[in-house]
Amino acid sequence: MEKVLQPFFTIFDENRNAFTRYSSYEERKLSDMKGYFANEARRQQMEEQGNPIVYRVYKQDVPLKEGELLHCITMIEPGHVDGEFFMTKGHYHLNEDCAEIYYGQKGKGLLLMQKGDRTETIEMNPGTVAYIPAGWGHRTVNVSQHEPFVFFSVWPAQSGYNYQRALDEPFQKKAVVDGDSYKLV
Ligand code: S6P
Ligand code: ZN
Repeated sequence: MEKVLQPFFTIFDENRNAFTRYSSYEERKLSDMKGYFANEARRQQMEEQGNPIVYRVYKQDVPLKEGELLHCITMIEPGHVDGEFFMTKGHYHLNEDCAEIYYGQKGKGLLLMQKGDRTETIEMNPGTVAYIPAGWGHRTVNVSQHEPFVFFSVWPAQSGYNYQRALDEPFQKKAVVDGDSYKLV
């Protein structure tokens, strides 16, 4: 008999910027992000001088089959590499029919999207609900130098990840420090 997935819930813990319970946790340090920042020499130097965590992902695992939904919380630390703000690696979904929703919870971020030569940017503040249509590559950036950027995501369980494509077709826009704010270059 097929195993029935039990309904479940978790609570967002405001102090830890995480779910109270989660089934998997991943962190990405600067050492995991070779080649992602324009100034690779500076990234390497920062890796050697402490290798800070760039972002953390708290995920609820469900069966990876059509009909189920994955969801997670991502927390990007404040910081930058030679002026380029800390960000996620960014990816396309392997299954290009799969869209995604992001919900801003804390801090200030940018959602950078691209499809072919088209780019779109959505500023993410607490309460922003952003829709990433199927087929668009997506990356998030923390554009605060002082506080974490935290957002919730939900997406189809059969989406998969294509990180290689985001390397082959790098995100065209970069968010860089501009005084106490940011600018896109
Ligand atoms: C998954 C969704 C997010 C990201 C997370 C980390 O489809 O888009 O949960 O996985 O924000 O980003 P990345 O690019 O390292 O997977
Ligand atoms: Zn995604």
